[in-house]
Amino acid sequence: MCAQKTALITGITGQDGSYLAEFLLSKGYRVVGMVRRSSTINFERIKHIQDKIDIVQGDLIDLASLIDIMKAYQPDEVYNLAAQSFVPTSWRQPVLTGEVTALGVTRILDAIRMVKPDARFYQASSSEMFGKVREVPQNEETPFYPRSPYGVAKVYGHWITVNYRESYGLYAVSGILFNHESPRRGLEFVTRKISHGVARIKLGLAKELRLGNLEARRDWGYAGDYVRAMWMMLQQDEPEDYVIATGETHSVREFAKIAFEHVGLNYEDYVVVDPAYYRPAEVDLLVGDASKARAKLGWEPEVSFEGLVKMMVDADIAALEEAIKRGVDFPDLHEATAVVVPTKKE
Ligand code: NDP
Ligand code: GDR
Repeated sequence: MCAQKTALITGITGQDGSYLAEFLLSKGYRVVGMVRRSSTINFERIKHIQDKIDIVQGDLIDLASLIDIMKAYQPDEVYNLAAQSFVPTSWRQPVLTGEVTALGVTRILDAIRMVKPDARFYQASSSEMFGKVREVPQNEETPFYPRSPYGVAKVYGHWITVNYRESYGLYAVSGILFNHESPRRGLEFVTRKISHGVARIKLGLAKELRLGNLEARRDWGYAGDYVRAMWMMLQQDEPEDYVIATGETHSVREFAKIAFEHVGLNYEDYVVVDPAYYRPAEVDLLVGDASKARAKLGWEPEVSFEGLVKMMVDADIAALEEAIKRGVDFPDLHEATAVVVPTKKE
């Protein structure tokens, strides 16, 4: 019988962390989840598996905390999913975004290098690194041109991962993942903002949905499919970087149209374009070419675009109905998503 493997996940309280933890538990791993200290406990996405995982306190800003965790748990695999991950916030807090999303990667790589250099490392890189698109579709060879402080920070995280692999021989890989969504997506991201907004309108709790750039196009997949790819990348003989994407691109407008149609409504009657949600610099078109992952990892996405939209709307309607039954309400959508970013003129 093989010895049980230990995986450390940073960002376990986030969307991907919760799906990855479920996946690794199903594979028989001991899962250690790093959480940062906050004044209010924030385990909503992992409460159903909390008794099966080890929760440990640490922060990507604090190297000593990472070294202590590496010493205490000696993980075989480390998945670095923690980040300041919301693009608009990265204009409001560019230095914090750099500290966490960029330098945080060096800190965790250093902790691995110093304490457990044979641990395998996964870095959550992003299609936002491609930014201003010069090639369609984008693959592992496409040059980067980030369009936000977040994208810039992720480019640093990507290259420091490659550099530590080449400098110290670490098994370190960078997964360049395109947008992936789910009912556990944060409310501020556009897909969940739409699915939650549709549910509120359908149940009579709201009259409109305010959005920004409806023409922005993304390659949207399902988070459950994408965490599988993270694990697959760490099971290969050689550490390599991979693009993970569906290869389809859709606009925000299309997402909204399908979501409203799913509940028998016309999006044009409810969506209001609000320039407050425009970005100082936009990523207009992302579509990924995951042929390397398909060929080498045997990875395939299982959930279609339409399936994803409907899954998210159905989940939000069910959650809101349950909340209404219990007499509680979700936070007001506009409060949850009102991150106003400076415009070029400001
Ligand atoms: P979320 O925003 O849902 O989760 C981010 C996680 O990082 C949370 O658990 C958060 O903790 C944690 N975190 C933030 N700052 C720190 C810190 N200083 N120290 C420790 N933990 C911290 O992101 P997703 O799950 O959507 O994404 C996971 C990763 O993948 C991120 O790195 C993201 O940038 C990247 N990515 C995501 C894509 C997507 O489409 N979802 C696509 C490509 C890349 P808390 O709960 O306390 O806030
Ligand atoms: P993104 O996701 O920036 O791609 O980053 P987000 O859902 O925030 O935006 C996608 C596109 O939708 C447009 N948009 C709006 N966006 C938001 N949030 N709110 C709106 O009201 C709105 N209206 C239109 C945006 O302009 C944008 O073009 C996500 C994050 O998960 C990153 O961490 C990750 O790296 C990338 O995906 C891949």
